[in-house]
Amino acid sequence: MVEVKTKKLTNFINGEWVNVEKTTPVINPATGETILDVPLSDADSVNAAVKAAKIAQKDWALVPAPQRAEVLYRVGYLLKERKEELSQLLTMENGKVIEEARGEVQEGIDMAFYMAGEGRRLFGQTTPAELKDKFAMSIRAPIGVVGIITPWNFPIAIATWKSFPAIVAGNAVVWKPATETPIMAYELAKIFEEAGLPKGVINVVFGSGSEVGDAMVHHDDIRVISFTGSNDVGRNIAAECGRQLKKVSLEMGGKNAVIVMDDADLDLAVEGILWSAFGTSGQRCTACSRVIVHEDVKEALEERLLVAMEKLTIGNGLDSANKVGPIINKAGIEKIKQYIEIGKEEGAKLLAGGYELTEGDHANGSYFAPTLFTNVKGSMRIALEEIFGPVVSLVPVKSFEEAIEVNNSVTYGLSSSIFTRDVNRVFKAQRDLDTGIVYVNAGTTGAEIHLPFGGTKGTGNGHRDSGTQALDVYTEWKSVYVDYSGKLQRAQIDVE
Ligand code: UN1
Repeated sequence: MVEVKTKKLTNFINGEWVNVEKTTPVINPATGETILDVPLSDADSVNAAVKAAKIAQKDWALVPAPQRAEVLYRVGYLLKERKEELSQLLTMENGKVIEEARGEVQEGIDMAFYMAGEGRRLFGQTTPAELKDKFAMSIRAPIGVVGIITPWNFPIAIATWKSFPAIVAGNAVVWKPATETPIMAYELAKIFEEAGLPKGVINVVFGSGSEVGDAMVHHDDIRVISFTGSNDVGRNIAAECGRQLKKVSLEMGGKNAVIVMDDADLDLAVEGILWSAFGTSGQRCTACSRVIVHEDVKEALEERLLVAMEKLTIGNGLDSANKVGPIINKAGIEKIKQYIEIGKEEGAKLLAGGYELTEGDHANGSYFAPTLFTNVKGSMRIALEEIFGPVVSLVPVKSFEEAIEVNNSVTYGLSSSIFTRDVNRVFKAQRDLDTGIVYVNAGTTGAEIHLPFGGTKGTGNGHRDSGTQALDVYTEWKSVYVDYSGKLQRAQIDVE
């Protein structure tokens, strides 16, 4: 088992590891034990980081992109080399089971090689100019200093989705990781250092959203904020960035549904629901928290789900026998408990779970039993609001059309899925489901890094992480006209 080598983390500013006096403990959610302490920095640290980033970015932008990419290739190989060690540390700080932790680190490795490849692409366009002896093209230009604010639920993958495209495109980064899961940030910063990223190109400032995040959002020299987290915080960030005309990319969760039609392979649907609802203990933005089921197969699906849920082993994710890990902390447990009460009061029927696990191996950690509500109406709060826990609401419907309507009736729009064998329904569903990600005959989780990640409505603000689309967040389009006619040619006017 991997050992944690330090008792206290430090910020990483201008290539230096900087001590901060004020700290808060990082708790292993599986055991309740303190792993180490993380800094609670203030605005001064943010100012120092931005200052360093601003200077570093000027030189970094002049490094040819294929050479910038070389650093990312080295980062990719280092991540690969340390995959097991990082995965174990990730399980310790976040709780997700080791198999999923390995999957998350793999997502970072994939992103490194994918974005390193962009160093030899970063495609722009050439296009004919309307006048003789004139050349026209559009190219991507870096924006400058980028602020990234990342959540605890995917502490390394989401950081790579944001920092790698920013860096390959010639920006410098100031990064505020979640205080619950700072070890991944610390390790990734060490890897960047080892890979030879020039000092100041990435800076890590640990601390709270209200201090560090706020200072970043208000800093004039941070020209882009990329945030993944809650809807409330995202709205505030967007409002402030709006006032400053600062570019902002938001990813703020979901209320994702699996639709099970009457012609579905029910066993496959059960597997898909289980994996996407209870994997990561439901703490994914993409987690399935609603099952919209055709009334003809409702009972059969309930029965099979209950049998399958019985077999879920819940416990410390470092033991590979466990399939469901803990909830991030006691505040998370309290929020889930509140929703269980809300569901009961609303008249939903609790079929399984609904309680915190506090006995035996679960006594010191934060565990919640996988929970299934049925007879849920699309209008109930448990079917509309993000719970971020292992709680699924079954909403029965009478038709395909009603299923689509219920799916689309929430304020979020991240991910959706349909289980059906009818090809016509498949194509109608992928057209009509108004989410950024649609799955057919698979659960709602499992996005791959080379496709755009994000959603509609309350999930985001039109930007995407991942894919080449992420580059749009971290670059400005610059249109360049070169007139080689030797005379003044006026567009729109001197056209014969
Ligand atoms: C998140 O929950 O914020 O598609 C990210 C998935 C993962 C990423 C989830 N690849 O579930």
